[in-house]
Amino acid sequence: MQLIGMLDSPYVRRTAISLRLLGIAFEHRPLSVFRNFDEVHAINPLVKVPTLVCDDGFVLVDSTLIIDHAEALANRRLMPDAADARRHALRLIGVALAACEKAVQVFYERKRTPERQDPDWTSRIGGQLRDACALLEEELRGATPDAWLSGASLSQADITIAVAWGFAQLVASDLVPAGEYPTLHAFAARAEQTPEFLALPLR
Ligand SMILES: N[C@@H](CCC(=O)N[C@@H](CS)C(=O)NCC(=O)O)C(=O)O
Repeated sequence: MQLIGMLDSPYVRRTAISLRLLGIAFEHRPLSVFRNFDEVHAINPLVKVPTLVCDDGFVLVDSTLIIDHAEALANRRLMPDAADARRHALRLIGVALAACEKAVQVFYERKRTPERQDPDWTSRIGGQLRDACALLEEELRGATPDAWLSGASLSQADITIAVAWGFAQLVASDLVPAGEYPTLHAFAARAEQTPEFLALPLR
């Protein structure tokens, strides 16, 4: 199967790291939705990444849905089983995905010329990004130090939080300075040292 999209997309990166952790072999095609628009369009007319092209040509979109399919293939989930622990993981993933979304919006807004940027919108999405990171910082302060969130191995919450932080630092470190989120920063730095993250670097 082929995974389409560049690792500077947090959605592509969380998918790639998840596939690797699940032991699912894939060919990574780092196509850009901007520079390689026509090529991505030919694969997926939605021009969204990640796109997964299965071996039989079947095409899937959306990181969460691709990961769901990968977990079914691997017969293993990167989520805790118990309902309470799973609910907590779902909350953390939801907050981290909101951080990804707001950081992506900041990135897109900053691609506009200054006169075409909307200050109210920029202020709103910047505030939402900061609030999402503050929620993650608070959650991680209550977590067991030096462990992962669901035990000994990386779970989907760990992956998505660390990927979100890495991307936010890449595109909006002025809005979310590392010094203001020390626990989140240290947590993500630890995740970035794992073999799966090192094999699939942000850039
Ligand atoms: N909810 C989607 C979001 C994917 C997404 O928005 N990806 C961006 C790249 S970071 C993209 O495809 N942008 C091109 C566009 O929206 O036209 C997921 O989890 O995969």
